[in-house]
Amino acid sequence: MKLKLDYMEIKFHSMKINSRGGVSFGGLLHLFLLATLAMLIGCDREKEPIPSFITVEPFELLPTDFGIHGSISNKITHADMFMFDSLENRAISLGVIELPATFPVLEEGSFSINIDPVIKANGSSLSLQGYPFYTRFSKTINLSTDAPITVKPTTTYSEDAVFEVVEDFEGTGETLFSVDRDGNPNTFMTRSNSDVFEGQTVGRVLLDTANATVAAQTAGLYDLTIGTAGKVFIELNYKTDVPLEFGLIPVEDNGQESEPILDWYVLAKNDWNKIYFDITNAISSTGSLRFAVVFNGQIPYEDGKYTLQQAEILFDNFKIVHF
Ligand SMILES: [Ca+2]
Ligand SMILES: [Ca+2]
Repeated sequence: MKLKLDYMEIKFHSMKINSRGGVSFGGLLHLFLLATLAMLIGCDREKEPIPSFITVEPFELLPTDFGIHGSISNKITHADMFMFDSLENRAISLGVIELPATFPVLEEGSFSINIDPVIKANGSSLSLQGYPFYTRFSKTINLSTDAPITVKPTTTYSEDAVFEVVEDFEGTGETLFSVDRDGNPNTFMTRSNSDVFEGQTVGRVLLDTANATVAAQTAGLYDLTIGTAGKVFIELNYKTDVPLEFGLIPVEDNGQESEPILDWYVLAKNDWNKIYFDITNAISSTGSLRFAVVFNGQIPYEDGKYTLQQAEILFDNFKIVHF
């Protein structure tokens, strides 16, 4: 027998076993070498362990009660994941990963995998946040080095989520943003049945070079306070030819309005997109308890002229969600 390792070559001769069943000195030496070799091979295996592979598909948001939460459109881009080994009472963090993802794990056996939905708050990749109103997905998985597994996580809106407003821009009458703030009655939000996102209609503002600016405010005022587990978000599906600015207007009990807090933006977008605005800090930083929501948009003006002859702003599924 001849085994070749990277750094040494060992020749094994046939082992001599004496008539009493014992092993000769030469045989003992060979056993020692075999044991050493086995240890070396064992060490080598430890240096290059074989991983198990997990694939996590994109999240699916399942409805619980459309009458409460409205649309289930979502933009869950990432997942915050950990595995739990209940036998050894050990948690293994897998980190925040963009979905779908396939990754190796140096574990085998039974684990529970826990996956929290993560969104880009305010549309920013720098603000990845576990969305507090979506539930955690948990599942028991059996990790094996020779059978990769695929997990299809699902989530729902949390039972504790409070929907302060859910506007799907269906029906008739004035739209949610019916208060004019720009002084031009030619720019306002109507319902439109062309280029609809969901349902029959969406909210639409049309701008042109003679009416290039819109600023509109919700007629409704919203009671928003930060509880101990406080988080407040705006959700919106939108499609817009021009950049938009969104804000909150604190309103006192006597109806007096403070200056808008204009902290949230979206860029022009050719396709329908979904945004989650985190308005928690803005609400906690004011002493106000009631707010209106406002948005501003205008056709950009560069080198002495408007960049577009016409521009369209479309909204669907405006929500304010909090605990
Ligand atoms: Ca709609
Ligand atoms: Ca107007």
